[in-house]
Amino acid sequence: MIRRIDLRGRLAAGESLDYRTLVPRAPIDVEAALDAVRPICEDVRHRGLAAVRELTARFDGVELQDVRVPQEALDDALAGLDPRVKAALEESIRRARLVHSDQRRTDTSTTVVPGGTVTERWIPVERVGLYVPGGLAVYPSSVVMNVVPAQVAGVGSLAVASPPQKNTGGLPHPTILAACALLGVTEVYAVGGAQALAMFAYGIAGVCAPVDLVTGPGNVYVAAAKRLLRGVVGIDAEAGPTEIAVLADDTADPRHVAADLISQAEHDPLAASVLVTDSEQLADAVTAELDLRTKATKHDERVRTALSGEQSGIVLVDDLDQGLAIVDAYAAEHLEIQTRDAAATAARVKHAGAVFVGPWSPVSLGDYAAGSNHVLPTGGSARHSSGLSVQTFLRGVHVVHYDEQALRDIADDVRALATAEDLPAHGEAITARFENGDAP
Ligand code: HSO
Ligand code: ZN
Repeated sequence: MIRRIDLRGRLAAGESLDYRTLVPRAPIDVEAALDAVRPICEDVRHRGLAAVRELTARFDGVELQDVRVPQEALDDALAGLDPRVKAALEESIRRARLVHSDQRRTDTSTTVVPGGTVTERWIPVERVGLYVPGGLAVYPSSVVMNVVPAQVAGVGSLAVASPPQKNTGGLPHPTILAACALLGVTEVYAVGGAQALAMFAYGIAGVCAPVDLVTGPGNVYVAAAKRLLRGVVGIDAEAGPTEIAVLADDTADPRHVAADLISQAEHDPLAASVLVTDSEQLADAVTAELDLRTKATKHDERVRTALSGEQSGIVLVDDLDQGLAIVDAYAAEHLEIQTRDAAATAARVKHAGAVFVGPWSPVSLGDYAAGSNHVLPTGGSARHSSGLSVQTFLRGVHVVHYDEQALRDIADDVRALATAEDLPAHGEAITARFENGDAP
């Protein structure tokens, strides 16, 4: 069911191969969703709460009394949380805090010249809105992955929005509420989709103050709302379908490789699972395992669709160097290295959202409890972007402080550049300081 792309011998035969287009991503048309989302955002912008109520009735089938989830509902959700899940979430939070605390930046101060310093101050974003999808995908782990770095960065005000569920009396999913309670998040809204993002961006007087930055996963409509609202608020990234690439040689266990490819295919029929290997024997064994395991897994339909899509495949290469070039060109959200000398091979990777090294570091460990962040760049954007981190919630602000002599010493250079750019008033701003016969 999974297609195979055999590249062996083709370079030697003189063929030129375009690694970037070898395995295409599933087509996602965010542009097409813009038309549906634009009136929703405008409606919330102009009519506020009334629009949110009407849209929630239309899309979620819920007549909202309060959009804000009361504190008792958060407490109740935590009290009702399965103790096993609670303990696991607590450990996930603990590990994530360990890793993210080490990401905290310290301010740097550079003495450029005597009397002239530039300090870079890292200042947290003041207010953040986190969107948590509902429906098929209920991910309390994503609440952890978004909230922990924001809190470690020192974000003062954090609000969560998640769609109301029909069967929970118009509240978001109880596990989402419990995760919020566990993390100490008290401002939670039972609002979903584009209307939630518009509410965060524009605010609703007396209900929800506008935020400065929106983060969080979502479907194509959420991605479209992010695209529309970027500029009104800061946006983390438009998350595409999950993807996993595995670079493996003949030392890899085909059962592990197949299980990991299926684990991410489980997310979405459009998810991408790609194996790159120089071992035909491994490719055959993984193909057989995929077949067996897909039949036995709960979301077999979704997995089968994802694995048989053109976004998934097994690529056979001449050697691991070629394999490395291919996974680099692909720039996967998750890249597993299951080779003889996995750490050394992993050290050579240039483009991936996150790298998972050796047989004991599967992606699903990172999804829940490695301490790493699971909000990662998809669709090849790992070539230029990083996953969510403390840095996402900080702004570096340069603080420039020169004294008179330090400015006097550089005055000629500033004026020369101002003249070169035909912006003489820039130069005059320097000169004005040294007038009255006080020329530098
Ligand atoms: N693999 C997903 C994250 C996730 N997995 C949440 C399970 N729950 C995207 O990186
Ligand atoms: Zn996952």
